[in-house]
Amino acid sequence: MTAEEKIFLQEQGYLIVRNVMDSAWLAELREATGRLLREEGENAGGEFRKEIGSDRLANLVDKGECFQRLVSHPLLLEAVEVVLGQDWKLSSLNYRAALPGDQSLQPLHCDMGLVPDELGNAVFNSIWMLDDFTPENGPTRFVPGSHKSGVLPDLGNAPHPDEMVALGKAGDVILTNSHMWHGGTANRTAVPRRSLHGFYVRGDKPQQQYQKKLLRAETQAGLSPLMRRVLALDDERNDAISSVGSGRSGFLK
Ligand SMILES: O=C(O)CCC(=O)C(=O)O
Repeated sequence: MTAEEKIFLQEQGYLIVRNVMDSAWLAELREATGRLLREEGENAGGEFRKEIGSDRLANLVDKGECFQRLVSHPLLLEAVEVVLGQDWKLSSLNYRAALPGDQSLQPLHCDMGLVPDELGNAVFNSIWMLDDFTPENGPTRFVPGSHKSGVLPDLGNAPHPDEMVALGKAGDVILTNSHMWHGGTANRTAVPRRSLHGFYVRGDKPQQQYQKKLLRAETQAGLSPLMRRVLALDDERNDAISSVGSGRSGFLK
């Protein structure tokens, strides 16, 4: 990241980076998420939560190397440190597709329902576009700078006068200080708008999905030292915090 990009992320609360995924990686991620949706059927997303109007998958680090590559991507980890500092860990990697036909918006929210505290920022999210994000297909809406307001949004589904939508091409990534007010919008096209959410939290917060418990032994055995660090697998403080119950995310509390 350039110094200007880091400042933009710090001040505005978001940064859209173009062409992070090449066509081969995109194809792998689309194939893997499509296959998992078919295989998991009604259970899809069950390690976290289901959401009316969306397809969801959860616990994706356990479900393919193409997902592990995502959560340890150097650009992503650099951006995580810009927002959270050195004390961070993956909270979850989920898939979310805004489905056609459901016209409801997600309320504007801060992830985990948190504002920054005396230790600073606690939540960082990244939205990986598996499809183009267009004005019609349910792009993410957000209010630039709202991570500095110190309050949670209270608008229900109503629009905020300063809100914007994140538009881009498949392969682009939205990096966010997810104290910034944001939410999904309705998909008014005929096809799903697919994305992956790589969500990170400060070290003193629980993981939304306790990775040590959810990842199969064979997955854990094959992980690099970097991946073990990303997932906080050797972090006793995380065991104490995350083993007692999962962390919350977004408006799905
Ligand atoms: O998929 C999106 O556009 C945003 C979703 C989101 O903010 C959430 O699920 O908490």
